[in-house]
Amino acid sequence: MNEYAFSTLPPLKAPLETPVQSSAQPNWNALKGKIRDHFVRNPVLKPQIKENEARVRQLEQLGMVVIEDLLSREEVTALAQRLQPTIVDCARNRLTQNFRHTRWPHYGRFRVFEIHEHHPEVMEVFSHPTVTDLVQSYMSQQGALKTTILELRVQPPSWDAALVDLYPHCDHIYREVKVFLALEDIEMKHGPMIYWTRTHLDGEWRRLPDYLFSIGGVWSESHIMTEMAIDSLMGRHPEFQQTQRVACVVPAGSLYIVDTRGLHRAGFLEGGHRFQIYGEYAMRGYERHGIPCKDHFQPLNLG
Ligand SMILES: O=C(O)CCC(=O)C(=O)O
Ligand SMILES: [Fe+2]
Repeated sequence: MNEYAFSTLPPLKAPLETPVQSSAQPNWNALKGKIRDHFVRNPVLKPQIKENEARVRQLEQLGMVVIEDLLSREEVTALAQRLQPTIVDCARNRLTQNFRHTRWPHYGRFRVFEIHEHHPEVMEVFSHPTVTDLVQSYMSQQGALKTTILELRVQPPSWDAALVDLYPHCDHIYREVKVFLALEDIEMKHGPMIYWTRTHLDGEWRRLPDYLFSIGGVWSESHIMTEMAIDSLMGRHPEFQQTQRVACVVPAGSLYIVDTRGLHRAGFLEGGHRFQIYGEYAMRGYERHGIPCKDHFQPLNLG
């Protein structure tokens, strides 16, 4: 029998109690000011490296940029070969205790964190002068590398179960940058990241998503921007007039650099797999962390 058949639902329990109204709600208008302040206090700076000028401009305007061929074919192939046993062990759940990792076999996603501690050579990417200059200019010299991650995506056993992994979302309400290096070619069929350009900019459309994210609890987890809502905004909202839905398709050895404050999601992986490393940069003073919240199901007060 279908596991979602009605007959398998548990019997109805007593109605839920009306939640108690909390008087100390996080303030909707105060958040608006905090976000504006974040941008005013941390302007994008002019890079030191000339070739980065256009890249920084693109990152600032669109929220994403590609750097082609940071590593040569030979270099990236050698790096991928050295990293492969670690991710295969992760996928097979054979990693030893000294690896911090997360496995989502239902989604076909596997991650090993702090990969630079096991393979220091990956820092050649994240401390590469071009990358550092670009990230720090964009982040107003306030960028801090939080972690480095090795990641593999494969075909999930059921796309129905893996659908939750494909939802559009913003990682944070403040600027946050991820620098991805493709260890193998990322083609359309490999489920590239989908990014909606210019959605990292401040705008009226972000008020509710940012506010909900900021208050913690279930609303932080809600990621209310469905693809239908985004399509609708792109069709009619002035703030979305120039927004484009971009697939981060890049050859092995290239980087795609994304402000994950903007809307993005993983792409549908039709064939093969996607193999990459990435570094996650937060702005000092604006790091993402669990938001303390007394009532996970807190009622909203939008007054
Ligand atoms: O796998 C992807 O392309 C998206 C992952 C994601 O949402 C992220 O790294 O923040
Ligand atoms: Fe994300």
